[in-house]
Amino acid sequence: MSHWSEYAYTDPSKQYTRNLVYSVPGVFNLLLLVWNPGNESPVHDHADAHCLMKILKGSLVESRFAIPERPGEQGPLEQTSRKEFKLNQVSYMTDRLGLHSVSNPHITEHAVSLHLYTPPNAALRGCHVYDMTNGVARHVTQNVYDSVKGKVVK
Ligand code: 2CO
Ligand code: FE2
Repeated sequence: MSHWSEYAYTDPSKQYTRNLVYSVPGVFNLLLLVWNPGNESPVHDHADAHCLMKILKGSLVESRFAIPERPGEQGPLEQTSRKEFKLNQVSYMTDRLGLHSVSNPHITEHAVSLHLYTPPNAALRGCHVYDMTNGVARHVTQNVYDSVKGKVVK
């Protein structure tokens, strides 16, 4: 049992769950993400905000991509890096560094990560997910959580 386990709501039907731990409106959101084994996020941007991610359980692989100047007209996204983050390591991401997708490489174990978003732009105005094969961008909302302060959202 970890000190964060009350926030680690898991849903096997999703790639990963997004659990709100704490928010200060207009300042930051703190989220705990639970990654199902072998699952990954789509490639996405970060709504002009800063993201700090700390690994609390397992490890996560971050793949970075260049932001296409003309989404959908330049073919597949260009991958710029791939890095594994292990227990207690911290990564920093922001739109200036491109796009990323994050995956749990472990086939049987969940991974858990803590994410600080400041300012919490994506919760207000959403972000974009990109099709890796052709660079087409799509706006998605990010204002709904799987749990809030340990209570599952039905
Ligand atoms: N940004 C993704 C999200 O909030 C998680 S990947 O780490 O930034 O769902
Ligand atoms: Fe992200």
